[in-house]
Amino acid sequence: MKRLKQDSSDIKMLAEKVAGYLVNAQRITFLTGAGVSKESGIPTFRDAQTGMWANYNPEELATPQGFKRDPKLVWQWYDFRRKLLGDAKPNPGHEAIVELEKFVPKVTVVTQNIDGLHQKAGSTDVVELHGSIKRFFCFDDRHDADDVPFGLEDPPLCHCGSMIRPGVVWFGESLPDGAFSRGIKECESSDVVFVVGTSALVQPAASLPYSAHRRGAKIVEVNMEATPITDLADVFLQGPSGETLPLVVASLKALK
Ligand code: BJW
Repeated sequence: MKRLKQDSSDIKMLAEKVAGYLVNAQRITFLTGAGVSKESGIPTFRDAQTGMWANYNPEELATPQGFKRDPKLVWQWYDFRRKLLGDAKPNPGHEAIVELEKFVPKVTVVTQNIDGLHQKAGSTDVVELHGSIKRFFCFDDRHDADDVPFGLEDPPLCHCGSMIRPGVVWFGESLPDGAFSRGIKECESSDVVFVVGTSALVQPAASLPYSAHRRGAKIVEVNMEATPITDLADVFLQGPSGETLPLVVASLKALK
């Protein structure tokens, strides 16, 4: 039963159940969202609007129309968030995912995050569905652009004359070539799919657990609160991923 308001003994028991799924698993996939980076001090997408950004709707800023309408505003929003990322370090949630590579032959991370923290933690197979805040491309035809220093007031111009924009995927845009098909392939061939720290509201990423479930994968959700995925999940682990994922690893070590 997926009880909300789980206490520590519920979580321990559920972590052991998940470890049981992992003992003989050959392939597992993590679909991650902003919640997995929260304990690294990075605000989630929908919580990020504080201070001078509190009056802006992130779903309007994160669009090509928003950038066209007010390039300076959107540029400065990303500059602010890139600075916030600064020297952020991976947290125990990211690290637990890396540690599972010692026990399961194939561990893939399919992330909606643009912060690069899974790679920084050491995950060896990371698919970025929504690009990276540390890369840039040309607004007109999305070819790669050079790195851009912090603190520019306006988006700089590319050598082709177009504005340079952050290398992320905005609403209404397609995902990077091959990223979503890779995500489907990994989810559909996994024994267990973890859905960690995502509100599961944004498509097509949110469809991945359903594809995996149809192919018979166990679905394990890790979140502070219920989401549209919770009813689908075989196990819902309620709590911060930086605490619950290390418990899964500890339970698996006890079984191996
Ligand atoms: C913790 C925690 C802790 C906190 N531990 N947990 C139906 C089908 C297909 C598409 C659509 C559709 N309906 C609408 C669409 C279009 C649209 C869409 O999905 N819109 C929805 C709003 C409905 N999708 C798109 O446009 C996508 N492209 C597309 O579909 O292409 C085809 C197409 C082309 C042309 C026309 C139409 C279709 C592209 C989506 C790109 C999303 N980009 C963003 C911005 C990236 C750059 C940036 O960051 O600025 O990606 S939006 C934003 O949402 C960001 C995130 O990656 C993404 C998901 O957010 P996430 O990660 O779930 O974060 P939060 O904040 O929502 O949730 C955090 C969670 O963590 C919460 O649940 C907390 O409880 C939890 N949490 N602390 C564990 N410690």
